[in-house]
Amino acid sequence: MRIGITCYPTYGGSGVVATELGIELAALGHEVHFISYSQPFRLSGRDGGIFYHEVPVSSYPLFEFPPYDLALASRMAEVAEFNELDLLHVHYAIPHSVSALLARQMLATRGRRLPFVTTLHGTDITLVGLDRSYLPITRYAIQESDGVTSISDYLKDKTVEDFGVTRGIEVVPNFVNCDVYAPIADEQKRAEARRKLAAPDEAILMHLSNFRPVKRVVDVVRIFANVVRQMPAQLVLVGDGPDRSEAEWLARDLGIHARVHFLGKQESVNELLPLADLLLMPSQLESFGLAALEAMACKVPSIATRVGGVPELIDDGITGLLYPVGDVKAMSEGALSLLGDKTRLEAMRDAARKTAQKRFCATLVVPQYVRYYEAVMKQ
Ligand code: GMT
Repeated sequence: MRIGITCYPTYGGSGVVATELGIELAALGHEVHFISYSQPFRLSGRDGGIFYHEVPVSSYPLFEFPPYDLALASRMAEVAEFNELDLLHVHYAIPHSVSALLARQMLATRGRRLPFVTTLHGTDITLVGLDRSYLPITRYAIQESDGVTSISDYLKDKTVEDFGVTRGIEVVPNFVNCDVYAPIADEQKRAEARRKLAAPDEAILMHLSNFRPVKRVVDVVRIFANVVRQMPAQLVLVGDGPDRSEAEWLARDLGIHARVHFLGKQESVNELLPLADLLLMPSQLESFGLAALEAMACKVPSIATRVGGVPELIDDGITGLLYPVGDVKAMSEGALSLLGDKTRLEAMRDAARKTAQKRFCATLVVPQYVRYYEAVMKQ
């Protein structure tokens, strides 16, 4: 197939899923065309069979807000025609599904069919889509998509409830390449690599996000402060975003900043995650929680919140521990009890990796997308 993919190319979960999907599809022999305002950041390296088409957005004094969605629709139609695309797959409903709808209509007038699939990721429904200024058009574009997928049952139900969407929605969970995201099998090599971040007797706690308020990064620092009061440990934070500064100040105020490492945006999180003992994901909401899945594939269980689609990914007490949002005390105690019980931690580490392999491996999930594309194209 020749597939066009549109996503937010920056550091967000939906962009990561879209990019990884493109890479996996290309590896299966499909031709993949990314259409976006900049090259998706995880594309470098494994990208044979993948093409990138930038969307130019010209500014003009009259345009206080340059109309990216229109430029995107034009580019989608162009790329689809020039490269004879079979299908467009847009990640994140706003504004990508609206642009795809316009591109489909533009091409229809030229006698060309361009079906499109919209994948719902989370905040496009739970936050942005519920803003009155976006709700009607988002609902319309979802309803009019040729296919709609959602990354969890939770998000599917939420879309039906909050948007009154009546069309079918297929749940295709997020996935991870279990060869790229994998534990370091050789314990000695792992120990050596960990030494860059911590002393041999210290635990490593990790957090990975875009540091938006929904991630509650301040809770991460507070949990770590409670842990480090009881045992030697280091906290490694990967990513960047609006709440980073507040978290950095808090680490200073609590006097733990020497043990808190803000690495910023990192290309190869698959090399960092296997070094951790635990991932901290105390989010306000997660429709899935891709960071936790990537950690699980690297044999790292999460201390997380029981929200949204997280319980569909993490079995409480088996592949991680789940708590109410904001319950820093309970999350700290959970982390401490797990780090203090090596047998239980090891069992959880094994279970986390096995779950990633059995239920969320790219080799299982990507074919679900391919089958769905085929069904949509046949409609
Ligand atoms: O919340 C983010 O980190 C970004 C956001 C996005 O769309 O880029 O993430 C959403 O999509 C991810 C990939 O499908 C999911 O793993 C996240 O749970 C989801 N975020 C929320 O629902 C808050």
